[in-house]
Amino acid sequence: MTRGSTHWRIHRFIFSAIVFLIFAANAVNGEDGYRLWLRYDQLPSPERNVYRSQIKSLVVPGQSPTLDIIRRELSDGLQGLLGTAVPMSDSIDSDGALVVVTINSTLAAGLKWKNQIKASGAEGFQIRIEKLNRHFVTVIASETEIGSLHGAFYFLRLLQTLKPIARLNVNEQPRLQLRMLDHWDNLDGTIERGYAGQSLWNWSELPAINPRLRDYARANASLGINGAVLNNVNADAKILSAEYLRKVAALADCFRPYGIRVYLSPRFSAPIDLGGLQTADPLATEVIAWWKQKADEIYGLIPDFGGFLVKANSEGQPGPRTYNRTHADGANMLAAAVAPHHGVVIWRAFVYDMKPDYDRAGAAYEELQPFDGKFAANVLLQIKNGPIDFQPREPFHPLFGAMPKTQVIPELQITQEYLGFSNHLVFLASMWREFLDSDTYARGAGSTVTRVADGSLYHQKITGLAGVANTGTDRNWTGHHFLQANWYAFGRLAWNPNLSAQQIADEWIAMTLTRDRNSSQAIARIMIESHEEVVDYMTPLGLHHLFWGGHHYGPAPWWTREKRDDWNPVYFHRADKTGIGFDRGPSGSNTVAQYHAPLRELFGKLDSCPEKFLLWFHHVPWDYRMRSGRTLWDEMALHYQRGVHWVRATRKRWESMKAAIDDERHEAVARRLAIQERDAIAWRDACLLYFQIFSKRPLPAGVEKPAKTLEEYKAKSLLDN
Ligand code: GCV
Repeated sequence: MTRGSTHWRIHRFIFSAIVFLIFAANAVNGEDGYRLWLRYDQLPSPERNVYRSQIKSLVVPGQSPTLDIIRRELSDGLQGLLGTAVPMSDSIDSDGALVVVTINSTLAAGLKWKNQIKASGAEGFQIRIEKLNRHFVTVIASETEIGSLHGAFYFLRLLQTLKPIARLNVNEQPRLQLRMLDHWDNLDGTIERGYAGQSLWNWSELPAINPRLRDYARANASLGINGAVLNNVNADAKILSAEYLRKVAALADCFRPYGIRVYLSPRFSAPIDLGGLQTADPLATEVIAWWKQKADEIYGLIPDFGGFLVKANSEGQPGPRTYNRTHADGANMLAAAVAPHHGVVIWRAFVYDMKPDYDRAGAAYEELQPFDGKFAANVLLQIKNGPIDFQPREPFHPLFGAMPKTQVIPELQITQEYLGFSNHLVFLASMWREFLDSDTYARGAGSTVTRVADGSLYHQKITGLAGVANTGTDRNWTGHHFLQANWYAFGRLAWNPNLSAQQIADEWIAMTLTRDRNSSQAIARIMIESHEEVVDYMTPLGLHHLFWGGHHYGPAPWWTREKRDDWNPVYFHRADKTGIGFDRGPSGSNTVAQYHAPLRELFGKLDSCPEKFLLWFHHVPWDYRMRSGRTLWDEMALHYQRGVHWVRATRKRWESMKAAIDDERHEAVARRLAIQERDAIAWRDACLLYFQIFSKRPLPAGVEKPAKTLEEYKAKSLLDN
């Protein structure tokens, strides 16, 4: 058959068609979001060719589960990205080798920068171009194999984001020590506030390991996340039973080679529930002995068990206060049980006992600040970013900067309990940036939350960042494709809390969605704008907790049905004919005094309070003149409208990017954006129609007529539509 013959052309056509079909099928299957940011599809040709000339072989000496993972990751990653297999070698015998070594390996013997490698710490790494065995090679070096694993993922990220690698001189180490996902997973497979399917831990199947668990660990390791609290803080005592601990041990074994430790949330009453004791009083000898024995049992099965995360005396959970003991008594008793095994106790500051005329925003500070300096050396106090509860926007929690002798760890919520579940596109890095950059003024200007958290302000020994996970069994892990970016952002910020939202968005887009330049820029803009705009259509100008009772999806500012006042929106917005907002200044609850000067004055005075927090700190007359010159009522209405406009414009922008994104993910995102628009309209209408009862003012020009009546919005929650 000659090249020009008809037969040859037919064969070539059939061959091309088969190749096309195989690729098309893969593309469709492969773009269901399962691969997260670890997609290793072929890079564009100019960069691919440059990288090919720079990476010619792979040298990862040694035998261990972690080294196997590094070898597999680099070899699969490079093959995918470069479109050609990179041969594995035992020795350096040519230029262009990518060499992964730990400090004590034979190959590292010739390295002159061992001290620097050591300085990168147990989880950090260095990457340099180096002459080894007479050849120029790229070396990823670290003190431990886990450091090397982090280095390997870092290196692959450089390629995925098309960064130059010719002159690498990288020194990376995590700024925070405990980088943890808190899973609010129940033992029946459901997830409290989870919107992406069921729990990833299938308790009836465990200790058998489902392969997806390795993919979960791998995704976390790629970001440097090193801890997972497996069960809900509203804990079931059964998690500490021998039967469940065996299953927990299997998960710990699975996660260990990825550098991830497991933690558990114990129920404080477990000595009664499981141990048959009469009391769980933390000062009772039999209780102390029970926890000690339980800790020994856990560490017998899981030698590197991380420790306990405890929700006590909060929202109905048992705790030391049940026995007239303090939070410090409870935390320190558990801390003593795990201390011989180097475990930690993470005690949650989410406590808010209702008292007459009290302000929930000030409750945790009042209850816990007096115990500063009273917690054991292996206790951390885990504090939510804001003083209420993961609202779309809150000022930072006043306990940050108020506990100089206590180790604190911020708690963020990745899952979107108050941010439209997995239906609304919100990039949380911007919100977390605002929080981390907040200046507490605890030691004068520059005392940011980041500096409290990273230990540089108070020389805290153990540091960390916790995030309530948004993962589940949905094929794409997080329900909405874009919300993978929040898992990614959490991990990146836990590693380096100084990264900008823009950098995180750019990385994630290039690794996950598209490298088309115009679309990438447009998507990054959408992501960066999203948080402010969701605040606009949900809770502008410092409003908070306007959510439908119970499930917290959609607006219900009229809500009074919850049994506690401080679970009802009317408690928070306080709208009446004189105005709207919660007076937390000197004429009100004065919890503004929990902040350091000059913040307490800045927030406490109406004319200096940042408008984004206005109604958080003040009850403001409807005709109050805002900085724009408009009245408060008009300004509020226009914020709601702006949020709706943004979602509409975002839908259009997304439509215009069809060619740059695969159909499967494009359509899935488009469907959720349609829901987001419906919800934004409902938020605008329901809130404005309800507040209008008090303001008695017309909607200003530019705000659309409501789509439905207030009665219609009250009749049905958005979840039931
Ligand atoms: C796990 C909020 C949520 C609860 C959650 C609680 C907490 O109140 O609505 O579901 O419980 O916070 O953080 O403990």
